[in-house]
Amino acid sequence: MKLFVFNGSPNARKTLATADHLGLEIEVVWMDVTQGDLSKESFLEVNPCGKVPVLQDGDLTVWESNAILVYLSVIGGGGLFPDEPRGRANVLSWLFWETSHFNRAIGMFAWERVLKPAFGLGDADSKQLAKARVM
Ligand SMILES: N[C@@H](CCC(=O)N[C@@H](CS)C(=O)NCC(=O)O)C(=O)O
Repeated sequence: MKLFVFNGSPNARKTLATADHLGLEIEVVWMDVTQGDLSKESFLEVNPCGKVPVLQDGDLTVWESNAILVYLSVIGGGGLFPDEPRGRANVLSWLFWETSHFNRAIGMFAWERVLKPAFGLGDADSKQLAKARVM
């Protein structure tokens, strides 16, 4: 299995952590965003969205980090993705919440509080922070 990631991607990190937790053998393909790797034709053939993470398992390609988490959990066993419907519904509720709300909010906080100051792009925008609080 191959997992395409780039250093600093929180979505990629989740998939790496899950593969590691499950002890799965994975070839990690480190993409270099500074070299435009994500918009290269060879990568767009893997994921036309041009985003990481992407998992390839034989002729199967899985993109969207939470779909990858579910796939790894199913093949890796260990009960991370339960067999029974109520357990699955619970896990899926958290995964959809993470994608729709938490991820967006944390992305906004990280941009305003960490990345903007780190790159000298000005002060945090309090309106954006207020929006992120209620996402
Ligand atoms: N919803 C997607 C988001 C994927 C995503 O936005 N990945 C970021 C890294 S965390 C990326 O590849 N960004 C590069 C770009 O948008 O050019 C997922 O959960 O996998």
